[in-house]
Amino acid sequence: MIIDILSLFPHYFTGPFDESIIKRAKENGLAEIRLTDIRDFSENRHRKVDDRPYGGGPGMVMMAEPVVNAIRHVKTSEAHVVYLSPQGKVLTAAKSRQLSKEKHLILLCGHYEGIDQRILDLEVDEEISIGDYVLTNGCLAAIVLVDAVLRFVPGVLGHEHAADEDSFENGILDCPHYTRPEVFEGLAVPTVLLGGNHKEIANWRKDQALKKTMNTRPDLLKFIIKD
Ligand code: 4FV
Repeated sequence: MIIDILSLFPHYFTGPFDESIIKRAKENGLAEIRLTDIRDFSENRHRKVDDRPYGGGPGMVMMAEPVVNAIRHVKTSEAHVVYLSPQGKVLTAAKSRQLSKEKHLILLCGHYEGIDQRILDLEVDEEISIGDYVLTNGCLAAIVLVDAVLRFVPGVLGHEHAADEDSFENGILDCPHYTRPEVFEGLAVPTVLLGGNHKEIANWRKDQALKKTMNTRPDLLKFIIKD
């Protein structure tokens, strides 16, 4: 998978993609992440990329020209252009799995108050939010999306089906996990997990996951109950 990330702070990405699983995915040729500075596509001599909003109001807006130029510079026939913004549909595991099937993802990071609407009209296929809160910088959202998507690319995670056992994969939260020691500060591991009866263990885990979901994310259950 090729991922082009367009932003005003390409150095923002130094670090998150140079460690652990994402680093290995790049080394194994499962992912190629390319960083583009939108300012390099500004056609005015001051490399200006933002301007005041028509109609007044606070802050600045990203100009259409440098952004559209940058998108068209990296665009291929297989490209799927995603704009990260609070106005987008909130990212889910299902959407991450869907995006993991794309050959070429172009991620546009928002900055300032937002971008000129004509960029969306002309070049953006999809608008995605990582959550209902406002970040200082859209680069963070791109990092989250890249991480969530690459986990579904075959070969990126240690064992093949790890992502299939994730939270949300069956629409509910994950069950509690335990490892050695068997007793920690007086708290013992549930005996069912020590009994080796895989059926009993699976039932316990399902039951615990449902309880956790009911307590923490009852909103997830409405999808389950409906199906
Ligand atoms: C955001 C989000 C987000 C908005 C103002 C960057 C910021 C600044 N992006 N999901 N939530 N972006 O808050 O994706 O432009």
